[in-house]
Amino acid sequence: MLDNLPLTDGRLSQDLIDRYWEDGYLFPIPVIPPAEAAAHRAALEEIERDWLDNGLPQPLNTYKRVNANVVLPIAAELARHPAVLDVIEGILGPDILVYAAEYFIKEPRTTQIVSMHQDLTYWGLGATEGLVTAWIALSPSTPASGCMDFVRGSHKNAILPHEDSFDANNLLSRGQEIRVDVAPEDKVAIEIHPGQMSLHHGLTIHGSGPNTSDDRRIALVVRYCRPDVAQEVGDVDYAMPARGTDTLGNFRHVAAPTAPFTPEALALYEDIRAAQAQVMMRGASGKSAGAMYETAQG
Ligand SMILES: O=C(O)CCC(=O)C(=O)O
Repeated sequence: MLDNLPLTDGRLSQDLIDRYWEDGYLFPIPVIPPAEAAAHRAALEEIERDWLDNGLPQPLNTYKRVNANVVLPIAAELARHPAVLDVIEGILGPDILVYAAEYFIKEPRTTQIVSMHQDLTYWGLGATEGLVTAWIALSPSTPASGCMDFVRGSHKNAILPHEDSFDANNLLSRGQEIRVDVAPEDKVAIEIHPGQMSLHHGLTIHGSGPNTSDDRRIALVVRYCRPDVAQEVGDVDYAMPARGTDTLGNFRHVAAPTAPFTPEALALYEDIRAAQAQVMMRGASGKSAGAMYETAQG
């Protein structure tokens, strides 16, 4: 287990910021106390118990996996946690939007994987430098539990060709995978523990293996962007203000929910779902955009 990276008053030093831009990722970054991560996990698991069969318009998994911050106060709160934003500010500057927050969960002893991909491939945001992902561990994420693997420096590539497998064993929406073989020795295992997070650039090649452990592998994965990032494919896109200002109007602003699954939040969720599914699934064949979007984004 690697030592925590040293933060300075909770912020990234210039050395660490330079390392992020050189490698395309950074970890392990201590952001919240392990007890706070445990409390978040307990709150999520309470929602899983209370809402599984509670008449929601979409399966509960859809809400956890795509834009959880729109319907779940706990996801919006952690995504806008001051300690997390203090770190993100080192990468994006003072004006920060939450583009999306998603729970990536692998159940104990399951075979689901995430194929090697670049996040920005299907989001319609272009090959922007203005988006960073924070992967906040809520349980141990280790090679045994299927932690992410990153390819160092791979964010210096353009968006590479991807192929869609639509494999049910893949946590990604299209089962998308880069058409380049990544040698095992080029993969850096991103082991992190509850309360720590990793950051990765939107073009960093990454994926993850199965969870062979006896615990759930749970993370809240938050995509942050600057207000100058813009949707280039769809007609409209949405983001939740987190820090600073946004005077550019590239995103419709989403308010943080006040309670789980309010009628207003569920209605907004459907609007966002429709807009983003149209972008995500362009060019996909075999399955309808809506059906795939229910499975996952990413
Ligand atoms: O959680 C995982 O294993 C993969 C997550 C991922 O692809 C991402 O955060 O972009």
